[in-house]
This record gives sequence, C-alpha cells and structure tokens, in this order.
Amino acid sequence: MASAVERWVEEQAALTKPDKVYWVQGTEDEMRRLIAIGMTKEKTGPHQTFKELNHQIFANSYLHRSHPNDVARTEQLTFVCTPAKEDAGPNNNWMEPKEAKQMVSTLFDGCMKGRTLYVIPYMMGHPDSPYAKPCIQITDSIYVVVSMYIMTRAGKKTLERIGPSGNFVKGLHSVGELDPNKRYIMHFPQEDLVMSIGSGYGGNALLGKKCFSLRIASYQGYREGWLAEHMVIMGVEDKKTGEIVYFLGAFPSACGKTNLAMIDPILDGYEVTTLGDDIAWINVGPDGRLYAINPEAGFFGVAPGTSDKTNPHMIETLRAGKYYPTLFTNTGLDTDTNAPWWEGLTDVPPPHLLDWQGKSWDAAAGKVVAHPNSRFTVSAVNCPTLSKEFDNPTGVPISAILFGGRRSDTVPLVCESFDWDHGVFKASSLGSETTTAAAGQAGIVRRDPMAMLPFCGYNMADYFRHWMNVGDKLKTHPKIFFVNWFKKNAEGKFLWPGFRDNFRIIKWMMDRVKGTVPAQETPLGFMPHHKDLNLAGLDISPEVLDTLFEIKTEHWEKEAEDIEAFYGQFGERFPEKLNNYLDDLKKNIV
Ligand code: SAT
Ligand code: MN
Repeated sequence: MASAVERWVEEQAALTKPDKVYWVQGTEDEMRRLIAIGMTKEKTGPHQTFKELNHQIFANSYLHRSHPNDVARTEQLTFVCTPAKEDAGPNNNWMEPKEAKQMVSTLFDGCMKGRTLYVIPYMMGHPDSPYAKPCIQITDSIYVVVSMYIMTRAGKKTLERIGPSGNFVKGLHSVGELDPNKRYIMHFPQEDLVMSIGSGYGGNALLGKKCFSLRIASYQGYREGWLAEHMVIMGVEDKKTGEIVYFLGAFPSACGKTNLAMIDPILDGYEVTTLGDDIAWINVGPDGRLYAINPEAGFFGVAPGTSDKTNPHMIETLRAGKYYPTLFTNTGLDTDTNAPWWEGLTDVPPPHLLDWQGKSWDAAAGKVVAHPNSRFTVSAVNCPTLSKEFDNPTGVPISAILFGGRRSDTVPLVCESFDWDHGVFKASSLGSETTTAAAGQAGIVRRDPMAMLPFCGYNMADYFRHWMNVGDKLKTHPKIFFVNWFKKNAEGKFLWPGFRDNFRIIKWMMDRVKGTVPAQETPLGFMPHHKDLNLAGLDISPEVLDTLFEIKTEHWEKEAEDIEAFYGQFGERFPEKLNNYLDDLKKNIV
C-alpha cells in the first residue's frame, strides 16, 4: 500500500502534471548531477539556472540570476488561511482556506507540464532531536532543490522518521510563470501545509525557511507550548573560565543578524561560536530553562556589505565549499576572475563587471552591481565558528535574549527590560526602518514585534499572550535586552561603529547576566553606567556616548502614540497587561 507521503505526492503530480517525478536522495553526487543540468538546459527565468564560478576563489560555488521581478519576499502576496479571519489577525493577509485552495489550484493545474517534479524529503532540526520536524517539499526548480539541500537536512532519513504516522509538513511549490500577478504564498496552519506559486526567491520558495519554520511552526508552538522565532543563536565563551553564555538575538531581515552570529570579538579573551543566523526553535527544558535549536543547516545571507572587514568568518565560510555547493544569487560577476562581486566586498570595484542581471556594468551610470538583496546560500559545516553544540539534539540553554531594530533616532544603544513580561511589552512594540529584504519602500519605521511581523502565522495578540505564558513556565528567566546599533547624528552618520565593536555591548550583557555590574534605572529599563562599558581603544567622545543613550521626551511621546495605534488594531483580543505597560511608559517619560 502506498504510504501517506506517496499518496500526497501522487495527488500533487495529478494536479501539476509534470513529465517526470524525481525523489531527491540528498547526496553530494546527486547535487553535482542536478547542478550540471542547471548549467545547461534548465531555465527558470531569462537565464540558465547556474553558472559555474571560480572554484579557486570560492570553492564549489555557482551563480544564479533570478527573474528581475523576483528578488525579495512579497509580503503583500503572502496569506495565512485560517478558517476564522480573527485567528490570522491584523498582522496577516487572510483568505478563507477553501477559497484560497481553489484559487491557487487553478494556477497549479498543469503548471509542471514539460518539467520535472522534484520531491524533497527534509528535516527541520537534527533528525535525532525531539524538537525536529519532518517535511516534504515538492518543487519544479533545480535552484530550489540545491538550496534546500544546503539549507536543511535533506534526504531519505526523513522518510524513516515519518514512517507510517503520515505526520509531515507539506510544501507544494512551483515557479509557475514567474508572473507577479500569479504569485501567491499560501499558508494553512491547521493542515501543516504551504502552497507557493510564481516565485523562485528564497523566502517565497524554500518552504522550510520562513513559511514552515516561522509561520507554520509559530502556530505549532502556540498549540504545543514552545516558540518559533526569527533569531540568531550564539555562544560567547570566556576563554579564562571556559564558561559559555548562550544568546538569542532577534532583528528584522537585513539588520546584521548574520554578522552578529559570527562576530569576531573586539575584546581579548572571548570567543563567539555560531549556532544559527536566522531561526530559533525554543522549548522549555525539564530544568525550567529555555533551550534553543536551529532548525536550519545553512545560511541564506545578504551579500552586499559582507567583507573581510565586516564579517571575515562569513568570507571564510563562503570560500570553503566543503561537501556542499555554495550559491550566489543576483550578485555581480568579475569577468576577469569569474568570481562573484558585490558592493563592499572590496573598496574599489574590479575593472570588468557584469551587474546582477548579467549586463555589462558601467560605473558612470550610477547603478548597483549586485542587487541590494542579493544573497549567498552556504552550508553551516563550512563556518569556522560553528559551535560544537550545533547538532546537539536538545539545543543550548539560553541566558539572554536580544532584540534590535534599525532606528536612526529614539532608541538607545542598549537597554535591559525590568523583567520577562516587561521584555515582552518592549519586544511587542519594537519598531524598525524597512530594508530591501522585502519588496516595497525601504527606510520607513514600521512596528515589527519580535522581528516577527511578516512571519507570525497567527494573531499576534495571541502570540504576545503566548510569550507571557512561556515566561510563566520558566524557573530561570533569560534577561531581555534591546539594542540599536543604527542611531545617527544630525548629519545622518552612524554614531556607533557597529560590527566588531558591538561585542562591547554583548560583554556588558554578560556582566548583567552574571550579576557583576549594577545598572541605572530609567523609564525604558536598565541602562549601563558608562564606566561599566569596556570602550578601550575606541575613539568615542562623552557627548556621542550621551547621545547614544539619550531618551528624548518628544521622541518617546511620538513612539508611545505609534505603539498605541499599533496595539489598537488587535481590539478585544489584546492582552491588557501590555496596555498597562504602555500607560506606565507614557506616565514615566514626561
Ligand atoms: O527571503 S528570506 O525570508 O529567506 C530572507 C529574509 O528576508 O530574512
Ligand atoms: Mn530572516
């Protein structure tokens, strides 16, 4: 008798009508064969799928150029389809599940004619982890197959894990016609199902990533008592004592999460190890502490700005090419060396470049070489700072959670919440200036609670309450911190150097976790006494430092108004406790 997986695949094949059905085994050899197909006849856009790059410079690397209209997540075309609209909440686009399925089924009908349907069995999380989840993705894109091979633990073991239970997360994907008018990313949280058509871009097409590991998984976590979050996981080791403190860090897309996850500490005596750069699944352990695993197995990071200066460990990761291929998507190409190039990789652009669409680049025309949201896809095994706990099935115990955003003003460099629920209040009201990771206008402040606004698969009013409920189950609470590396002066220049210097702030947080330094109480939370920050070797004036920690009443009055308007959308369902914190804030900032 056919298994549940086979039956589901047959149904999807009957709908999409491919020429062939191919089951991905998840081996190195197989990927080489698929890449070879992608370098010749396979086309998913105006270009061949893969172009081989110089393996002396970036080992085992390939360039992919996407369709020019398909370069970022499309939040306006992303839907959460719950039976009741209120369960999706004002934070999601909603469609009735039956109607949504009917609509996309018309688009899926026959969409794989002349193509191969690839079946990818994959795990999110290590197969031995009790927190891991088995999934099946169907796709007609070789680029997606290779990307999933890098980003997840793909292969036959998943089928064993599913076994006769038939419990698995289903993802149906087709690039369709790559037509933005026929592009939909549909989530069915009640059925552990994602249907995505019309895009080949990362977050729209690698369904294990934002679609499952955040939108669907956040709802699973709500039901099952855990959290799926948009967070880095990192360990900071004090080399003198050997003690490791584990941090989680949430930032909106393209705010430097990947750089933070593999930061090279500017202070001597510390080492940072990396567990994840984008997604954390967080459970309450038997000892009443929080434990985090990274469900992914690779990094899908923004290329522009990545360099030996900003993130030497990532450059090393990209050069290594061990076991897994490395993909570059929509970067430029140095035609003299056949290596990828992007803004910031070197100070001076090489003389002969093709831009991200493969056109000859002319410096005088003032256009970008790499698309601002161009990406690399690389296996975590190549990361020199990868934590030895990376495959630990139970995850790592968390001592501190960091939230951040991109704010030119208003928000101080670092601030610690009074306690867990106050941290939930501050995280629920987080704002950030938009970036190019999602289609739409960049540089506008939007509320992005927990950096999860585009990724929470259910009503955020319930999500905030769930965060407080998880807090109630903890015996030991991690400290919660808020950072803003992006404050600017009147001339628009960043006040804080960022990058490696961010470690100075991490060091202060470690001291707070250990309880070795006091802090000043302010209306926003606890802030450092300046003398407790290790600023050795940093040229920063006391005035600049004051500005970095300044709390301006008029800024915070505006902020409170904004938060109130944001909270207002949730109506009756909104937790009263958070409104009380907002009232306190309003009283205390004047
Ligand atoms: O496109 S992804 O969602 O995978 C990357 C991002 O926006 O963070
Ligand atoms: Mn992300």
